[in-house]
Amino acid sequence: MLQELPTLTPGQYSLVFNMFSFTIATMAAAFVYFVLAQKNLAPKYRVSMMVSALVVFIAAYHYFRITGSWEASYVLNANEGVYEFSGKPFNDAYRYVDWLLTVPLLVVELVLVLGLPKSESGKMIAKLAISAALMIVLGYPGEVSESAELFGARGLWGTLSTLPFVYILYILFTELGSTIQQQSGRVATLLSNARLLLLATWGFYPIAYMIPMFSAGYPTETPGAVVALQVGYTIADVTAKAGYGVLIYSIAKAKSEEEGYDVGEMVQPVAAEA
Ligand SMILES: *C/C=C(C)/C=C/C=C(C)/C=C/C1=C(C)CCCC1(C)C
Repeated sequence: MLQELPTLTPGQYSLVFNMFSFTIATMAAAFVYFVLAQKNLAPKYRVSMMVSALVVFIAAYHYFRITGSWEASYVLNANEGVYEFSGKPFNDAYRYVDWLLTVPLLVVELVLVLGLPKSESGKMIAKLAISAALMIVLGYPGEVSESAELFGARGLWGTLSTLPFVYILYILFTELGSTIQQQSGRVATLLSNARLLLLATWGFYPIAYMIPMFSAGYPTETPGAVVALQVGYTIADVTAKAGYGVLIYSIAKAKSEEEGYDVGEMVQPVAAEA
């Protein structure tokens, strides 16, 4: 979205800037963690961690671009002590490009960690990844539309985007549900936690998306709504990508252990022999 922005107080400007900056650091740290941690897993589950690493890498890059665009969109008016729109539109399309790549990968992570036979996992990945991409593509015209009203373009595209979203949840709680029940107790619990985290974090995006619908004059007259939307999407991204990746890792680790792999610490202490 190439967006004009409202005048912000230094506190509002910095809150968004610092959230972006925190997210770059978190995604980069998660990348290093996922790359190192996959060595602890049975080979079968490593690819799932590599996908997690890819997701946070892509996100770190896009947050770097988003932060740059945010900085360029504002100039400090020192006389009045406020941040004013510089005339250079804020490019929020980075977000949607990021989601288009990462959201299908997030469902791939979950399906891969189940360790299903190839024919089954292939079908499930295709269904979920295509719906996930469709959900993002349909949401975009609403996000960039001039009319932020509930019964305008934002509402219409938002509703269309919700259809594949509901379909994804349906698959997760029906087909995937029966697969989860076939797993051992510990793994089944971890898997249903991952599914709940996915539901909770993904469910946050359509809620954040609706903020402008209830903010007359969005975006130029609604500093609060602009800040809330950016902060909301950012918190959701950190949990849905880095936090979720950690859960996927714990599932992969539990499954590796069950399959007889000795999942040790990354660095074994040197035994102090007498
Ligand atoms: C890492 C990024 C993630 C997990 C992004 C997820 C995004 C969604 C679940 C977005 C969903 C939307 C709707 C269901 C309707 C309104 C438009 C969207 C795209 C915000």
